[in-house]
Amino acid sequence: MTKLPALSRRQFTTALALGAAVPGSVFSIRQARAAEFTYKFANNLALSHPLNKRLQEAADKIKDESKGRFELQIYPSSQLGSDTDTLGQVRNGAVDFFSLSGLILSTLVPTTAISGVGFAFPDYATVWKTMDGPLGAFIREEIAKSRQLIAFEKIWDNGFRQTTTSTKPILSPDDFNGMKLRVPPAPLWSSMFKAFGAAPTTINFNETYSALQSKIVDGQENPLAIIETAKLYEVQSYCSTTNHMWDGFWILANRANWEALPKDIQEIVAKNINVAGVNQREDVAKLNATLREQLTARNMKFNDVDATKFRDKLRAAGFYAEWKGKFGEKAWSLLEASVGKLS
Ligand code: X2X
Repeated sequence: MTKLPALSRRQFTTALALGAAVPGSVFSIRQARAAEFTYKFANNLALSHPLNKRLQEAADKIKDESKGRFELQIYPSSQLGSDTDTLGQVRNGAVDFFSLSGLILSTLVPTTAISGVGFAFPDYATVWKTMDGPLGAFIREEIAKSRQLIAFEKIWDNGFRQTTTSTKPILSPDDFNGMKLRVPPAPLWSSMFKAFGAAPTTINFNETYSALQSKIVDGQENPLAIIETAKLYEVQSYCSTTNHMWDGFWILANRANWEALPKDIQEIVAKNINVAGVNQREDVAKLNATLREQLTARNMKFNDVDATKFRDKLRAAGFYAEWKGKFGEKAWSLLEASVGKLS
């Protein structure tokens, strides 16, 4: 957080003079006035991803509604560091806001991975009923217990994840056997793909493209909106619609920096971030519904799968029983109350 002093009288008169000295210049007092609060928002997605488009829209509205007092500076594409590095920065306050998958956040708050349980959500209606309902509220309470972080009310959408490879299509679970697959740095991701029989390697997203390009790994898994905006189609040939899990982005704030803001600024920021999140959900769902055709035109070869076989493989490997034990009765019962029996 950078809390800049308000403009001094001398600076104010200089600003006025500057405006007067350049006739016709669009020099407003507001532009001369540096924001009272300048906060950094880090994320790992391309500028073209709906998350960054909606974030910029929210930043503009927040600056306007706060009359220039609050400026949100957005740092996309892991500019401030990898996901694991940036989680450390938002915890210590070097970064003010960070959008992060609950599965990666689970390295700090174990419960937050529960939204990534394989095949838990049959559709988006169930996702939002769950994440905007009692389980989402429980997860946010767990995040708040970390003391260093708070999560905004509305989780943003990453999407239902599909599997891509450079070597062969994934037609059945056996096609995962021994496959070198990149997964994000999170225990549940590694656990799921070991249960499928793959050889998962945890790599931060900002190193994923190069890992695929240099064949360190043969495949990865992500929603279509990420395969498109991160140009993974340039280094992947096959896309199998495994839909093996849904993933979302919690908008995290450093608690101390958040609490340093006046209440009226907090309300303007929270309102606009949550509204942007709901709009972004619609953008991503639309994009993910239309991208198969666009990615096919980019020479990706698509195939559908029978999800039952993949879910049965997870069950047979003890995946659901293992993670029910890790999450505990309270969280697991909240999940099953919303999505039905899993284990
Ligand atoms: O790292 C990934 O694969 C990504 C971009 O989907 C997440 O942030 C979890």
